[in-house]
Amino acid sequence: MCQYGVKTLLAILPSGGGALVSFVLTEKKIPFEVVTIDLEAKEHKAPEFRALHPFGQLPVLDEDGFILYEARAICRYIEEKYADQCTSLLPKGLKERALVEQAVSAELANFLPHAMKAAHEVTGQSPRGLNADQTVVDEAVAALAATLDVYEVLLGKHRFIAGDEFTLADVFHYAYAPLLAENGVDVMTKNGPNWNEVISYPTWRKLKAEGIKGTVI
Ligand SMILES: N[C@@H](CCC(=O)N[C@@H](CS)C(=O)NCC(=O)O)C(=O)O
Repeated sequence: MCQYGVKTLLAILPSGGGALVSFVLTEKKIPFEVVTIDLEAKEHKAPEFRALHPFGQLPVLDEDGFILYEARAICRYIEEKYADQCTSLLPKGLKERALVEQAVSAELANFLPHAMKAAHEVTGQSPRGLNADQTVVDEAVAALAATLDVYEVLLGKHRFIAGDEFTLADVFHYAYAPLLAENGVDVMTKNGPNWNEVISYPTWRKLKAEGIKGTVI
């Protein structure tokens, strides 16, 4: 049986770091409020917003006045605070946790930069706007494919990215992979059955179907 905490989640987007934070809050069954920020109006660069996030970026967590930014730090904080609530996304054992940190670093170095580059290009967020440069997309996708080849080997040895349990290391792949798939760059269904399991986790499917509403599921 899960207990529910109450959170206010400020300033998220349905992709990028905001997707990670809403994923973890939803998985832990923690209600949250979404506050939208108008990026086109540069609300995130306004002094009031920079008082919360000095770099003027999203997401930001506001938990009764405790302000935290950087999506991965927010996810870890939520997981550590509600460690035993619903799914544990970080193992307790020292070595098991070290293996999760290894996978988290590997994602940050070998998956995220390429996924982000391709996602920005295909969604018009690169300096070229909607005139995507196919060479940039192709290079990013080729780099992602090389990473996925390594994942295929790893996932042949265990069910999820860092072992047999689903952890934050798996969650962190949701920043851009779903957005890429929606824009015709399919890194969701390639590779073997375990990668498909990593990237089509039920919580994500529910978030996708229902939108990020912040309600308890
Ligand atoms: N390392 C940061 C990245 C934050 C980030 O790049 N956020 C994007 C949205 S996903 C943003 O705020 N873009 C607007 C900008 O940088 O001006 C995190 O993980 O929270």
